[in-house]
Amino acid sequence: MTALNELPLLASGKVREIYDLGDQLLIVASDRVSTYDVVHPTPIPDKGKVLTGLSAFWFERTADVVPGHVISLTDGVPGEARGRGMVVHKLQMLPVECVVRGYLSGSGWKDYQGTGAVCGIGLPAGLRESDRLPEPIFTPATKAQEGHDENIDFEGAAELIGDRGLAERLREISIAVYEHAAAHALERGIILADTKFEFGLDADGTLTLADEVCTPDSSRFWPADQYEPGRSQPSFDKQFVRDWASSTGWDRTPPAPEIPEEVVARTREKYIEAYERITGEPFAEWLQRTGA
Ligand code: PZK
Repeated sequence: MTALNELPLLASGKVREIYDLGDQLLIVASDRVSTYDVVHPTPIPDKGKVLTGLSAFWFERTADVVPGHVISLTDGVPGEARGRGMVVHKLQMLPVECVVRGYLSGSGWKDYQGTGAVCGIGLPAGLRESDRLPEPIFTPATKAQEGHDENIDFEGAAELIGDRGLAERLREISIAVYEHAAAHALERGIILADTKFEFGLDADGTLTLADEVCTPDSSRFWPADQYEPGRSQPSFDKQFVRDWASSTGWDRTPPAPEIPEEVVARTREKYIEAYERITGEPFAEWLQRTGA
């Protein structure tokens, strides 16, 4: 099996790498963690495996709604990437981030406070930060190369995609996948406040769910037992790192500080807890299944 460092690197994100396999790609999730958009020099062991396992779980669970890009979690994944790698179909990616929000947080809360709307969708007056929305809303965003994605309205998304009917399908599928995942997570004590999907077209033109699905890196996971609208919510996975980082007086500009080992250990446990709550399976099962 080829070593990772011999494969052509197609793209590198804050947390993941994509390698070119010809008409397929290899996506590898690392153990890197960011707070306030800055990656720390200290990894969280097993984070990449947890995120890949969660993503694989949701791809399987939503295959009846939309085909996913996953080909293999084992064959074609180099030994050093086992458990955190996925071989996927190379798609023609659509140029829009498909965000679904069930709760009012982040840029959604900010936009609502300014205009009473998010991405052109008017919302009831009097909502508080982190309130549950009357129904999930599709709030597309541009894909920024650097810096932050910009929220756009549905018409803007349709224009970027160049096909209003396809944009309508993206909205319908995105909301359906979010509703499935959020209901499942809530039964297991995790509020999936919002999430971001990416889609592409395969060689036959079939609309396909890509990237990662409903992981803590692409979504806001909140502990349901601590939910209290009217304030920002603690993060299920990153709160120990955030609390510790804040306590250091770090000004949130690079470089991010090294994370102490007890904060690493507690954070690792939270990621594994999220995996086990949502999948209902021991994390060791994922390691075994993927040969990690
Ligand atoms: C693709 N990204 C974003 C994700 C990064 C960058 N199936 C696909 N086909 C073609 N392109 C992509 C995908 C997927 N997924 C996704 N860039 C290209 C991205 C993760 C890490 F560095």
